[in-house]
Amino acid sequence: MKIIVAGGDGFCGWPTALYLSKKGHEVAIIDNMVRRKMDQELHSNSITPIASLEERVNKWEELTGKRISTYEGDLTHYDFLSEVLKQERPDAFVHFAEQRSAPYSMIDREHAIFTQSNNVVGTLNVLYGIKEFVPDCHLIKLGTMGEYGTPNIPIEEGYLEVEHKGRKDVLPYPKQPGSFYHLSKVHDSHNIMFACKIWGIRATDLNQGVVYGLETEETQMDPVLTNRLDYDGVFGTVLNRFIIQSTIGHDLTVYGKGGQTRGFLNIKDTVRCIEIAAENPADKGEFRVFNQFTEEFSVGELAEKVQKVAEEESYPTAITHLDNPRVELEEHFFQAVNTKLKDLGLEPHLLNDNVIREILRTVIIHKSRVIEGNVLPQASWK
Ligand code: NAD
Ligand code: USQ
Repeated sequence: MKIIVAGGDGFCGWPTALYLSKKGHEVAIIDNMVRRKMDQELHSNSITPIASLEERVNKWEELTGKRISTYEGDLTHYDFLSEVLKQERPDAFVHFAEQRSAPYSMIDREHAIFTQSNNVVGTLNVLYGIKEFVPDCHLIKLGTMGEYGTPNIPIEEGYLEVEHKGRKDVLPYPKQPGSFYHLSKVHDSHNIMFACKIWGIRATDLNQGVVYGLETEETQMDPVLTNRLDYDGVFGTVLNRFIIQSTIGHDLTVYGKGGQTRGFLNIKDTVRCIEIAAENPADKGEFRVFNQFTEEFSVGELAEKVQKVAEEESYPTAITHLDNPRVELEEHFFQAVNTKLKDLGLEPHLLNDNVIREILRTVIIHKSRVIEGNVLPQASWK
């Protein structure tokens, strides 16, 4: 298949582009490099040194003979997007290209507005572009489990059967997102669902949980192909942050009570889930929702798991409970359905001590790159 990976220079997009290319698909990356610019804005960095996109794709071609085309540009610029779609005529459009940090979206008004306009306008352009130039193209859009929030009932995959005043319907599952970023994903989901209904677009919304790890088989082939790995209080996600904190002698930063429970998955499963979605496209006009995570953990549980492995690796670490910079439930019910991807063939890489150990050992190699002043959370919800 011809597959566009938008956001293909990022944490999830880069390994996905490599994986799909290895599997024989013809891959083109779109990225405007805004994530690299955010590192400059925040005076932060990926703990792993990352090569430029050009160096990355050249190395991939040198090692495998497979060429990944690249288009540097912004999805919010419709003329640019139109040209790419006309040139590539993709069968599938994998859309990772959004501002993805909840804390970044909560820094101030400007960051909230950037997040929502970047994400919502970019996705609207993709929908119009598909309608205008490639109406059969399957949109594979990265949503998030955080669209649902933490309701006191089980979370279904996208839809909920409701009985109200004697009548029944299947309705979109209620959304209670917890940041302006997570809200941008809800707005996207509504826009995509509407576009499927009125224009017959085929779309899969992947409500992904928190991704951990950094390497896949492909990114490990050469240091130039290494993936980025975020640790700072703005872009670092919880499990990766805990592992990195343990290697630099920093306490593990559990926010509040630590009973916050989320869905998690290994980056190795992210790339496979995208392949599964691409190879099993939604029908014309169908707005399909998959919950893309493999296991549920509380933040407190994760801290204990990391503490144990770090100690075994001679990095004794304490767990500290910080005042929670977010507004979120710290003890709650959480039970989410995640059967659709497994039914289509996903065989999860589950979290165990050896997985944590492998990430930790990679991190140790680069730990001198950590800028310690960036480790504590900086953005407050209040
Ligand atoms: P990332 O920031 O590492 O990558 C996103 C990429 O998109 C970056 O390279 C950035 O430069 C690019 N981009 C952003 N806006 C763009 C625009 N307007 N035009 C062109 N390129 C643009 O993020 P990630 O961790 O790889 O996440 C990818 C997607 O997956 C996001 O949509 C995110 O919301 C979703 N997601 C991520 C996680 C996670 O734990 N990382 C979990 C659930 C969902
Ligand atoms: N947390 C801590 N300590 C930390 C960092 C986080 O206790 O040092 C807690 C947070 O308070 C939160 C939970 O861990 O309760 C998850 O936080 P996170 O930063 O790992 O993840 P989140 O902000 O939800 O965002 C990440 C990605 C985002 C994606 C989302 C999936 O950045 O792109 O959409 O995970 S989900 O959480 O399922 O919505």
